[in-house]
Amino acid sequence: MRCKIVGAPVQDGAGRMGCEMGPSALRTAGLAEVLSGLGHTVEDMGAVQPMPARRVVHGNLALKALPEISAWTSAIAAAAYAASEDAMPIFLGGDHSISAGTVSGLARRAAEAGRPLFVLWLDAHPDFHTLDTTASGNLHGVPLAYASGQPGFSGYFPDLPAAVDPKRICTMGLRSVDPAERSALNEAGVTVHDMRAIDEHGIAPLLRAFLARVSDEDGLLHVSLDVDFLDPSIAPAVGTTVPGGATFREAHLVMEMLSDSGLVSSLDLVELNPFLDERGRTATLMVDLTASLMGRRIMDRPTRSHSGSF
Ligand code: 6HN
Ligand code: MN
Ligand code: MN
Ligand code: MN
Repeated sequence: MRCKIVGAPVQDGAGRMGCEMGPSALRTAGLAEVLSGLGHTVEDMGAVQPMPARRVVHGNLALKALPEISAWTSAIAAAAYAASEDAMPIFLGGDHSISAGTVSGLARRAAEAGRPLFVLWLDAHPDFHTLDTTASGNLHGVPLAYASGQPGFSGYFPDLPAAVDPKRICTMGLRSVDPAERSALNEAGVTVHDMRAIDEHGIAPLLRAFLARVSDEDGLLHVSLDVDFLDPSIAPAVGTTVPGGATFREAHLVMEMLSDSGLVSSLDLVELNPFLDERGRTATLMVDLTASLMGRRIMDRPTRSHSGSF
């Protein structure tokens, strides 16, 4: 596979500083070397340059850094569209606001290719606020709503050339959902597998059902991995820790199944705040999860499905 690493050192969408260092920490943890070691061709495109911010005024006075994030979204969308022409882009955040740009750029690419885009959102949060409903004002809480065409972004964020159909979005790992997000997710028809569903059914059957849908429609699949999808005990380097997250093996299993599916066409690694890390362990875990997604195996072939014979 041909991979393009795209740095998006954005931190203004999060409530605290530090995510700007995310791309450096992921590079330091050996991302490019691990990918080449798995036989992939890797091109590091460096960092996206933000466009100049223009003055934007909005009635929600809680909003933080709206002009800056809007400008980043334009630049990142253009980079995502360009990088996805002939390679699998891997976007290094930066806080999760970068996905307003990555997903919208990829949606434009998919629309031009005449293929449906699916999104797997691995996160403690749905990031499904609009500019009107966010109470914290932190714009890493809005990217999925923006990219799926929810109302209220027009005139403040870049116009969307193509939106992702909310019915083609699957969120996994949720355990912190604000009331406005809960009703918006339901109304839009987003598939939600919260932590309770994962506890009750196991993560594998839930993911398998979603992958079958992507495959049935010959879709492209974007995976957006927020560090806080993982339990904070194994991934402390994030500003928005919520207890009760995915375990080490649940997370690797998701990546291994994604790899076996052959369906993933792009990836975000977001919300890593290296200032909060312990000797690089979270950065290393994010790189190891990427390795599982890109073909690293415990044995030299995919483990056989339990429905077959051993
Ligand atoms: N993330 N729902 C909360 C808010 O402030 O709107 C948390 C958002 C977290 C965003 O984790 O990418
Ligand atoms: Mn997030
Ligand atoms: Mn989150
Ligand atoms: Mn919120």
